[in-house]
Amino acid sequence: MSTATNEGRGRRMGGAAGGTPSTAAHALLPSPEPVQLVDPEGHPHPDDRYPLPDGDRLLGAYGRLIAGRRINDQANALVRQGRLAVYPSSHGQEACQVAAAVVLGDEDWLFPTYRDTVAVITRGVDPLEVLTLLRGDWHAGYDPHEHRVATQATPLATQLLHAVGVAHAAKLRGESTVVLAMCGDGATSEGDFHEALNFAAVFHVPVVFFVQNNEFAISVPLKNQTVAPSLAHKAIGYGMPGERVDGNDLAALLAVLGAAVDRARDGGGPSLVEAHTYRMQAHTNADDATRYRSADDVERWVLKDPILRMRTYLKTLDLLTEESEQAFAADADATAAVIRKGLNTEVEVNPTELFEYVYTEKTSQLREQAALLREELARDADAAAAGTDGSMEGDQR
Ligand SMILES: Cc1ncc(C[n+]2csc(CCOP(=O)(O)OP(=O)(O)O)c2C)c(N)n1
Ligand SMILES: [Mg+2]
Repeated sequence: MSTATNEGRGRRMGGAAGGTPSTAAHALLPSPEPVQLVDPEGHPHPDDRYPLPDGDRLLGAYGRLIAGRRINDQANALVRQGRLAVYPSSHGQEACQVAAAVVLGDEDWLFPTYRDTVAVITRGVDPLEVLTLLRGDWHAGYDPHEHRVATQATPLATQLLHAVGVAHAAKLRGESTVVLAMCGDGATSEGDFHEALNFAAVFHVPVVFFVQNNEFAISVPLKNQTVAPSLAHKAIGYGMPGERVDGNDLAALLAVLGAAVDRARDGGGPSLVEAHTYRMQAHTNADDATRYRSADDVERWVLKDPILRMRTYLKTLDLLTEESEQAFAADADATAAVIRKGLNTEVEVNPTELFEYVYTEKTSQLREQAALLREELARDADAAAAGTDGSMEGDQR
C-alpha cells in the first residue's frame, strides 16, 4: 500500500510552501486562538502575521458597519409591520458581513446565504432588489451577474458547491477571479460542505470558505453540531489551511479574509476562515430564542459588539470625528429610508410568473399546475366583475 501523502502542498495563509511533511501539515492548522487585532475595549492587539489595515480602510469599512446595523434594524421593523415575510438578521455579525464584501474586487464572486443580506448590499446590490426575496415576491430580486453576487441560498451549503464550480471555471479560463463562499456553523454538518471543500482542495481552486460561527443553528448549539477543536480545524482534513478570527473585530476580519483572498488569487488554492461571532437575535421572527438560551449569554456578547470597539479604536486614533460620525449616520438613515419607502409601496405581482424562468421547457406537471392557476385567476376576475366571491358551487377551497 502506498504511504504517499500530499503533505507539503498546502501553505499557511500568506505563508511559504514546503517544509518537512510534519511542518507542512502543521502549517495548515489554524491559530490556537482566533486572530484579534482590536480587542473589545478598542485597544490594538498587534499580531506579527496580520498587519492592522490602514486608517482609511478601517474608517470606510466602519461606515459600512453603521449602515449594516441600520439595515438590520430597519428590516426587523418591516417584518413587524408585515412588510417583509421574514428577516434572518445579522445583528452583531455586521463586521463579518462588511469584511466579506469589501475584501473582494469587482472581478470576484460572492456566494451568500439567507443571513447575508448586509454583505450583499455592501457589495453594491440595490437594497430593494435584495429584500424582494424576503418579501416573497421573487426567488431573487437582483441579477447575480451585475455585481457578481449569487442568489442568497436558503438550502444549507448548496451555494458552496456552486461557488467551487465558478472558481473552477475561472481557473480553467485563466481568469484572476476569487470566489468567497459564506456559510454558517450548522451548514458545516452538511454533505455539500464536505463535497465542496474536498473538490476545491483536490482541484486547487481559488475559493475562500467563510464560516460565520454564530454558535447556533436555529436552536442547536455548536456543541451538538461538532466535537472538532474548531470549525477551522476541519480544513486540514481536506489539505487546505484553516484560520480562526474574532468575528466581531472588523480589523482582524479585513486582515485575515484579505490574506485568504490574496492567497487564492496568487494560485495558493482554497482556504477556510472561521469567524467566532454570535447570533444576537432569534434565528428569524419565526423563532423564540428565549426557549433555548439565557439572556445572560446574549448579554455577554453585547460587550463584544463590533461597532463599539471599532468606534473606540478609531476615536482614540483621531480618525473618527464628530462630523464623520454624523455623515455615516445620515448615510445609513438615507439607505433605511429608501428601504422603508420601497417596501411600503404595494407591488403588482403576477402569480403565473411562479412557473417562469426555471425550466427552458416546463414539465407536464408544471404546465398542468399553471393551467389550473390561470383558470382560477380568470374565475376570480369574472367573480370580481360580477360582484360575487368567485367560488364555484360545491367548491371546498
Ligand atoms: C438542507 C437544509 N436543511 C435544513 C434547513 C433548515 N434550516 C434553515 S436555517 C438552519 C440553521 C442553519 O444554521 P447555520 O448554518 O449555523 O446558519 P445561521 O442561521 O446560524 O446563520 C436550518 C437547519 C435548510 N434550510 N436546508
Ligand atoms: Mg449558526
